[in-house]
Amino acid sequence: MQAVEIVYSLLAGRSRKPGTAHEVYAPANIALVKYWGKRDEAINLPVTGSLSVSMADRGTYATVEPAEAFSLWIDGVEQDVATKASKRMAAYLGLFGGPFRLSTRTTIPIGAGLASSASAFAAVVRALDALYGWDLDVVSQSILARLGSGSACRSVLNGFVEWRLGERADGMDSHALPIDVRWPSFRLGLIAVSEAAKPIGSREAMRHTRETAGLYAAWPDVVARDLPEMRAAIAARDLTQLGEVAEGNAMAMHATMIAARPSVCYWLEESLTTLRRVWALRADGLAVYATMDAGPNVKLLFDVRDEAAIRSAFPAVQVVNPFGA
Ligand code: 2P0
Repeated sequence: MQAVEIVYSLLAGRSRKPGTAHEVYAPANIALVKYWGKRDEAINLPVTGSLSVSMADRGTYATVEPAEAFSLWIDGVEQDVATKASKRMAAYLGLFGGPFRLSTRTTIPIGAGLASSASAFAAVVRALDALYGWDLDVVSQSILARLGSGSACRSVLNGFVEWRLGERADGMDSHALPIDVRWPSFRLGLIAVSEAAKPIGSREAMRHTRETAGLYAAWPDVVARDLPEMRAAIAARDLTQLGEVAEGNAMAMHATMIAARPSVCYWLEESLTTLRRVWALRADGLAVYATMDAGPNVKLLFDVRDEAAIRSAFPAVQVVNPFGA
């Protein structure tokens, strides 16, 4: 199945005539059970389900307007359209007609090295929805966002979110659904280890891991065990269980890529130093857990009651309240 056919079928009967452009918003998200590997690269169908928490007010604002030619503006600065990231966005917008001028601004701290494509593609779907007045439901938004970037399908929702694996070849059942649990004392801590460009993008790293790491065969089993445990931890608001599963799942994902040939290791020395500090604090009785994505930065999981202790151990931490107003 081609992405353009999916767009066509989801937008059947909807307006093709642009109205007024509006700035819209989508949050970034951090996976607690990771998405790592695709069964269909053309339309970003995953090998496993995954589960995330959205970052409330940390994310991307986007406006899409019809234009003479594609242009991309980030935080008011026009971007080079020849870069890989620009071309990817231009190709994605091309699925919806165009050309368009896309303007985005992010509330993920600049230079924190934590920006993600997830909130950008989710915000673009909402900006197109606003421009054409489609009024798409969350499932349709999620499927369209997934075509831009897999993890973007989780950024159309707030709070805890599960990306259902689905089984259909056209991916119409592979999308995010909300988990109806509010956990107001749950906190994320963002620790920026490096702003340097990654040695390899997650898209290529996933493919390379799947193709060359013998350990990858174990990954679907890890997720099959972790997903129900994570759902139970969230339902019970059990930080110990959530933290143990999330941290173990992230370490298992990194183990698969470290075992690829040649190895993909996103960790820098400071990543490991940070992890060791987390483990030492935990040995001393502090309930703090770590997760990492396709990069060197570390994200902490903890309860607001321990915020002062976390801030004193990690002075540069950015604390996010996923259920904040
Ligand atoms: C995740 N990551 O679940 C995992 C954990 C990184 C590590 O989703 O190729 O940018 O656009 O579907 O979504 C990053 O990969 O990949 C990612 P594409 P994406 O958050």
